[in-house]
Amino acid sequence: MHAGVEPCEATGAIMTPIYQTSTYVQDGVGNHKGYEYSRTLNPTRHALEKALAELEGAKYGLAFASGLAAMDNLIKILKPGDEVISTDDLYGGSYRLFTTVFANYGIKFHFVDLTDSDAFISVLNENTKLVWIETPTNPMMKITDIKAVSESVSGNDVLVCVDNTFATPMLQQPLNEGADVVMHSATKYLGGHSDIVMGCLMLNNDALDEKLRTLQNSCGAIVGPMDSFLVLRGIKTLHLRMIRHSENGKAVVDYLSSHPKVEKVYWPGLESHPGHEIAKNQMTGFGGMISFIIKGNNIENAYKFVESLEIFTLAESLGGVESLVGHPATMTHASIPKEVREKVGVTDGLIRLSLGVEDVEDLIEDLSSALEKV
Ligand code: P1T
Repeated sequence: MHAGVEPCEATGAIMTPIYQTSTYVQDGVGNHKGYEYSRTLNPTRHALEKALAELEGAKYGLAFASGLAAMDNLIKILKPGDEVISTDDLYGGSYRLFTTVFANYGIKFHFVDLTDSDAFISVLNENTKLVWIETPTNPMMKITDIKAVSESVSGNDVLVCVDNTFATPMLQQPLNEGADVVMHSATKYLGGHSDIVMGCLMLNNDALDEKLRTLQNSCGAIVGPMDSFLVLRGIKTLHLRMIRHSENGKAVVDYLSSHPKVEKVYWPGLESHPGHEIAKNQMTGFGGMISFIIKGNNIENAYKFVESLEIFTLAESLGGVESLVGHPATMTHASIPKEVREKVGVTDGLIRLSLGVEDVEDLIEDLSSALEKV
């Protein structure tokens, strides 16, 4: 709740002021109070970046215009010929950024099942410069052992970055598991209210921070003061929201798992989940993201179900206080070719839920009446 935030020195305001300014007076050339121009730094964004760092137990935090802009900034430290090993199940937009943007600049991407160490080792080579871990993955909820992957490349010149969007720093702190960088789509749980788009990077290494900050200023995908304020406000209730999201997650998983029309439920808190033991070690809770399949695994039932819900809103995104439902194959993961997404389980029947903080009885009632219609 208090991460990184101090009362305003000038006025005593408890809440961080929104410094809606692009520039700052200089008493003489180069004589200023630490702020020159708001692309480089703005006091509201500065407060946010300090709060973000503290949340992940990091020395540095950098905020960007979106989650993808944060990733873009990190990948730009690579050079043609460098290689990236990425988890094979990941947000469709991340896959698109890697394969349709950076692949054209001579960076090679390998998509492998990071839960399979042999598969990982088989693509690791002297050109590998970055390992991209999403855990839990979007949308299959696969779990990667962050410590094991980090240890397997330690001592080499390979960065490990974890997309911690689904877990949040409340449930998982990748830097403590040996990762070098943490990335978030702050659009999701950090903001928490579906009212901003933002991304961030958190890390400890001084030289890497310097490089990333130079890129942030040179390329300019920064966040404005109003959005910075909204995420600072969202962060104050992150701990409360994550407790409720996880409680609602467990109750809905219990309900769906025993429903006769449900074929399969994906949630790392389930004992039958292949990554459950690792999740128990590296996470303090299992969160409110769930994927599942209705018996028959077909698009007709999936569409009928998502369109019948009344409390859950059919929409892209996740992590807000209100519950959302999505159809990954045609929404968030539509940019991944069908054969590639189906190989990891993103079939036409897959449904994804982002559980909000509503009364769980209302959510279950809504799911129950939609299931009656399929
Ligand atoms: O949307 P943006 O803030 O640019 O963040 C991209 C992103 C990165 N990583 C993960 C794990 C994500 O889930 C996302 C965005 N995801 C959605 C919009 C979604 O509905 O899955």
